[in-house]
Amino acid sequence: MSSAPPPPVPPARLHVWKARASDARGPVLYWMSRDQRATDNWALLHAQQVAWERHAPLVVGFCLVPEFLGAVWRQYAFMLAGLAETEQTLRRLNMGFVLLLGDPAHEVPKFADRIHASQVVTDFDPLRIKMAWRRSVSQALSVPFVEVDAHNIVPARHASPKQEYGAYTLRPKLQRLLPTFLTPFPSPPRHPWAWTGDRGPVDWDAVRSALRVDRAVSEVGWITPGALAGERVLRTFLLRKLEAYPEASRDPAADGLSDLSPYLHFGQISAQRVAWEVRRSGAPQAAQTAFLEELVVRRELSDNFCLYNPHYDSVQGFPSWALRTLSDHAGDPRPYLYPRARFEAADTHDELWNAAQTEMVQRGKIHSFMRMYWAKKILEWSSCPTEALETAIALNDRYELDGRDPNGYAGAAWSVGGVHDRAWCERPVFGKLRYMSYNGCKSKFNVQAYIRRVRDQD
Ligand code: FAD
Ligand code: FO1
Repeated sequence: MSSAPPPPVPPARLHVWKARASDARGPVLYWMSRDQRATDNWALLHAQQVAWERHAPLVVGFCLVPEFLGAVWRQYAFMLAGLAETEQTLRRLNMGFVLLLGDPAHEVPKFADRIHASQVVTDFDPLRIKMAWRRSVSQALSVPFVEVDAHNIVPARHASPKQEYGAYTLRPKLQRLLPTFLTPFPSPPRHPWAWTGDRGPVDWDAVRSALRVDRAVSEVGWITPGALAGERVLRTFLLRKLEAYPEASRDPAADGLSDLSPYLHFGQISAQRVAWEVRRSGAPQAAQTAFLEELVVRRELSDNFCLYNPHYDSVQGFPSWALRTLSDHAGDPRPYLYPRARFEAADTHDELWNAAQTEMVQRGKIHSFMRMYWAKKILEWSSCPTEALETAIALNDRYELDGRDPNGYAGAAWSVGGVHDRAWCERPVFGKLRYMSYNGCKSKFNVQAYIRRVRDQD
């Protein structure tokens, strides 16, 4: 058993919400939220290091919030299964685990007080609701409260102090900082001091049946939740898919994507672990570069967008050139106009778009290329960009396993509002926004093969 504490976490990952000199001896509480894993987790490693200094127990608390941003049973089933596995791993490390229920702004400070926590640590998340939770918790606590960016390889607050225009402005900043932050992870050692307040394992079956949530959207069967399954999916991707990724990932009819987004969204796997293993895979440089462009640049660009743009989920978050051109074409006749119910029922005149919507409803994950086409057609067939963005986000977050994620808000804003994109030649409805068409798709991949693939997955 290693009797040494984990090494200090790079200070650039830490963001202090409350610095309070505290000689309290109580346990350290890691309020886990975005990064729901026991390994490769900088927030957990920091909490353990602080607890070790104080010879104090380490307690991990997850606050379960019913109907979080409209989440339905499909996402909760995936998340709860992952949390149950994480609880077991934490207990094997002699760390406490507690499931709180309700509004974190109340439940976290209440629990911290109850266990006389000497410090509270949490993980980073740029979403508005998470910022509000952390602000409220910080005001209510009387002990130090620190946030750790365990999700990004280059911590978002450190990568850039402002909203970036696009991948081309953030990429050089990330590339300069990657050698510092793309490192291997220390394994969390077994914690020497047990928490005496532990009430034993969570009754996850009781949690599942008691959870107040919309169960109309069922779980999906093609993917297994949890850190161990995420690790297996990563291995399969490295061995069988990474080499062909540059071409295969752009063909919706092929199985060329990593399928890691649900694990990354729920923090069941670390993007840093994925990038580290990609770098060590020996795959051709072009394949590594193509995949890391998405995993590192595009994903961290989304966190940057949500961190610095308070309107990340509304048209006010669009760049001014896009707002102007969309307004110039507000009066253009729409070739088709569909209410949300028709979109949701995959009931449009376009068989390709209907297949993408069907893939989302049934599989809980539209292919990357098709998500762009899917959202851009919602813009074309809605009465205005505001309605289009609302429809895209609502459907995305109801059916996608990886929904309610900065990647989704940035993806919808890119498709509908030109965020992180540039102006193109002007046309009806889209103005200078990038256009995508059925014929354009036909020239890029076998549309019928994709439609068949979606139908056959039924
Ligand atoms: P891979 O190609 O294997 O990529 C690996 C990882 O890289 C992804 O898991 C993701 O973390 C990152 N990545 C890949 N493409 C992008 C991208 N365009 N932007 C940001 N990160 C990216 N992603 C979500 O995680 N949740 C969403 O709700 C979501 N909604 C989207 C909505 C629209 C309209 C668009 C255009 C994109 C959306 N994306 C979303 C981004 C992207 O489509 C998905 O991350 C990707 O399809 C996930 O599948 P994968 O992990 O198999 O992809
Ligand atoms: N985070 C929490 O701290 N508590 C929850 O109960 C919770 C539920 C939840 C359901 C669906 C979903 O997609 C995300 C959920 N999250 C929850 C947030 C999640 O951990 C991520 O932090 C963000 O959604 C991505 O930034």
